[in-house]
Amino acid sequence: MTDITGIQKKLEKRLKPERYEHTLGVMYTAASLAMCHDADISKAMLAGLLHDCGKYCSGKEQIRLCREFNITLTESERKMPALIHAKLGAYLAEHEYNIKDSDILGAITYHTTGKPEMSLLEKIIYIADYIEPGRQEIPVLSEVRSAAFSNLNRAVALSAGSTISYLQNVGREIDPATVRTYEFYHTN
Ligand code: DGI
Ligand code: FE
Ligand code: FE
Repeated sequence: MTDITGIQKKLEKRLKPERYEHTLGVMYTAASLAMCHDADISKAMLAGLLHDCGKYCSGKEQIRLCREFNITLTESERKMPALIHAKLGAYLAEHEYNIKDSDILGAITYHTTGKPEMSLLEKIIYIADYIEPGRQEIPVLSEVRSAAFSNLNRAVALSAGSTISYLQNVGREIDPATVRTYEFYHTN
């Protein structure tokens, strides 16, 4: 039995207050989505709690830690450092928070870009991150919130589509995985 409260206390000390608040929002939203879609509630809470644990330090420090832990960064991750915390977070979840469940680790790894054919838990965390109550107003947020509880695949397509539009508007590069996520769920 994993000690959710113990991990929570550790994260409260490590994360900035806003990031910790967001983390709790994702944890409880993931629990609600697990109830709705008949997924494992404890796994959803753990994955939600740890999804941004890689964000406890600066981008520069995240890159340094990846080097230290021999985590190979892709070309995309080198160009888009905002993506690194997902992969680093999965590593820390496994080695510092002792999470061995591969579905939880996958949900942390893919929470930022998503991917085609995600597991139910991976989709729950991808969406919980987007719709948690503390999220500032983003386009299609209310639509994603209601789809999340009725048609999870549609919710994934809507949020991936909205992320792509946002990145295009601000002129940031788009990771191929983000595009593949949209294409897969848009038609499924
Ligand atoms: O960690 P959070 O802020 O809770 O949310 P997140 O992990 O979904 O996203 C972190 C950042 O990554 C956010 O500013 C959007 C950005 N992002 C997501 N997909 C892509 C991306 N940035 C680039 N450059 N390319 C992407 O495909
Ligand atoms: Fe994140
Ligand atoms: Fe997040």
